[in-house]
Amino acid sequence: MSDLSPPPHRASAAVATIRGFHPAFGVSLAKSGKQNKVLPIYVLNGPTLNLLGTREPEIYGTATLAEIGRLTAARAKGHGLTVVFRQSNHEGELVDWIQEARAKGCGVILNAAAYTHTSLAIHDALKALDKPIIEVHLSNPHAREPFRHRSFVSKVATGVICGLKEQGYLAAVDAMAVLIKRQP
Ligand code: CA2
Repeated sequence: MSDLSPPPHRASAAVATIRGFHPAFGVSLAKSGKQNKVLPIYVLNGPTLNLLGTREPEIYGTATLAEIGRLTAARAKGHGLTVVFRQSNHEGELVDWIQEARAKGCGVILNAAAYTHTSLAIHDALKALDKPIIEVHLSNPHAREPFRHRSFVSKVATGVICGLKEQGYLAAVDAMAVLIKRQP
């Protein structure tokens, strides 16, 4: 497993503690006067994405996954949120993390990479999540080979962002901030 969160985000136990007004949660928390805990966004990355920045920049961009992790954490911080940013080459580990997000996350941003097109296990784990799910791809799979046109993630995702390279992760964080604000 690779956990690419910068140390300060891990040290904070991946939970932001917020007093008073919070941009992601509107004025109701400001009125409560209570201490409110905002769970982190789980940003999960699938196989081979650990090699980003080394090959095929015309398809996937030039940013490394560690750089995307830092940009994503900074964007979340602007919304008063934190991220748990991880990558795995193993389907079961991704399933475990999606299950972990049921209790410990406010939502999931997922680039399942090749598992997008094959994994019923990830599909079923996401279906059991009951939190916002944003599917992200650096490239636009619909403009590529036919085997990339089917996504088991899209069937259970709240939304899909593709083709914007690393900017897609930042757009996903912005969208997640809006989605979690809408939750009861
Ligand atoms: O565009 C995306 O983000 C993908 O999820 C990337 C997957 C691909 O199987 C999906 O169809 C679309 C592949 C990730 C492979 O990453 C590489 C990183 C560096 C060099 C080569 C591949």
